[in-house]
This record gives sequence, structure tokens and C-alpha cells, in this order.
Amino acid sequence: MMNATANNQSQQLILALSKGRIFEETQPLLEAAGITVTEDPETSRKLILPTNHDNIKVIIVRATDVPTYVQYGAADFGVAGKDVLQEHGGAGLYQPVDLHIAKCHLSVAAPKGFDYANAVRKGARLRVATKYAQAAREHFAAKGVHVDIIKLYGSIELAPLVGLSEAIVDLVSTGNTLRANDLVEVEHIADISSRLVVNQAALKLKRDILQPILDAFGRASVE
Ligand code: PRT
Ligand code: MG
Repeated sequence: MMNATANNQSQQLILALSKGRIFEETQPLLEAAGITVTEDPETSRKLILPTNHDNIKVIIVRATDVPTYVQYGAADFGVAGKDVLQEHGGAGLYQPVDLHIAKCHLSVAAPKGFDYANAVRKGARLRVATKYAQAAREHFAAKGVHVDIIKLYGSIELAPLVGLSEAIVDLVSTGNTLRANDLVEVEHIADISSRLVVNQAALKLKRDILQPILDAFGRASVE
């Protein structure tokens, strides 16, 4: 027989979010599920944030770490970009809903004057700087184009400006960053939005408390 403590424990829910656009754009979905985060991650130094429900907490982690916390069950569910999920691989994660938030797209970009189409046609071995090595490798392999992937962790747009690469693979939303650095999109790879990810064991063991929240997210996130 399950004792009261164990039962209580199993009904605790932890949601993993990253600061910034994912936290902000998840707020309306949380509200639709009747959940209010009662501390602001931009001003609070707490990494575990309370909500208006005693048994629901939000943890603040790096965007790229969300799938890892959920995969290992340190968080029961989370919100992560499709870009991040593709690099992670998605092992151990149930991905029930496209939340249609934090939308952007993954593109190949190059300096304005660079003849990308010609370089690709000639089979020149392009150096491509990116945070998304997996997605970039798949994209160029499918086209039969040989590239050297240079893995970076930030400021990807800088690479072609200082001769580190000929092109980049990066996320674009407004296009302002590309424009400000005299880069242009030369290929569209994929549309990106954020997904709800759920730990597979939590889905079974905490279904009573989790399912209504997933349903509310699903209803609130119609395109
Ligand atoms: O920023 P930090 O290093 O802390 O972490 P992060 O970049 O992993 O997190 P965050 O919050 O910036 O991104 C979280 C998720 O938001 C990503 O995984 C994407 O799914 C999604 N998203 C949506 C974006 C963008 N739009 C976006 N524009 N992520 C990043 N960008 C960057 C892009 O890399 C580029 O440098 O913004 C720049 C371009 O923006 P524009 O508007 O100038 O085109
Ligand atoms: Mg960022």
C-alpha cells in the first residue's frame, strides 16, 4: 500500500523552462491551465520558482538543457525548441504538442556578395559555422554537398565576418541580426517552433495531475 508521503511525492510536478522568450511565451498557456508562476525569473535568483499550486514548481534551466532534465525525470515536463530537440535526439521524451510559440526558422546564410549557389555547384568544400551541427550535417548530406562543420556556441553571425567560415546555419526570426551584419539567407532549412516535452514515466505515473495540464496547453496553443 502506498503511504501518504510517497503518494504526495508522486503528485509533485516540475516544469522545466528557459528564461526569456520561452518563459514569456509559455505564460499564456500556463494561465490557460490555471497555473501562475508567482516569481519573475528575470529578477529572482531562485532556480526553482513557486506557482499558485503548492505541488507545481517551475525550474529555470538553459534552453539546451530542458530535454536533458525531462529525459532523466528531474523535471516531469518542459518546453523546448524543435532545434534543441533535434540536437538532443529526443530519447525518453514524449512530444505531444506543438505549442506554436517562439517561432523562427533555421537557415543557411552567407555574406551579401558571396556566390553561395556557385560555390555549392562547384563542389567547393564550404566551411559552415553553427550551433546546430546535427541539423546542418543532415541538411548538406541530403544535398550531397561536402561541408566542414565548425561548431560554435554563440554569436554565429560573426564567423563569416572574420573568415572563420564561408557560411552559417542559424536561427532567424526578424532577420535583423543578419541584416546588421551584411548577411543574407541563401537557403531555408526548416520552420521551428517550441514543443511540449514530457517524461515518459511521469506520463504514466502522474497522469491524473499531468493530463489536464497537457490538454489545456493543447487547446490554448492552436495556431
Ligand atoms: O540565449 P541563450 O544563449 O541563453 O540560450 P538560447 O539561445 O538557447 O535560448 P533562447 O531563449 O535565445 O532561445 C530559446 C529558443 O527560442 C530556441 O531554441 C529557438 O527554438 C527559439 N527562438 C525563436 C530563437 C529565435 N527565435 C531567435 N531569433 N532562438 C534564437 N534566436 C536567435 C538566433 O540564433 C539569432 O542569433 O536570435 C538571432 C536572430 O534573431 P533575429 O530576430 O535578428 O532574426
Ligand atoms: Mg539565444
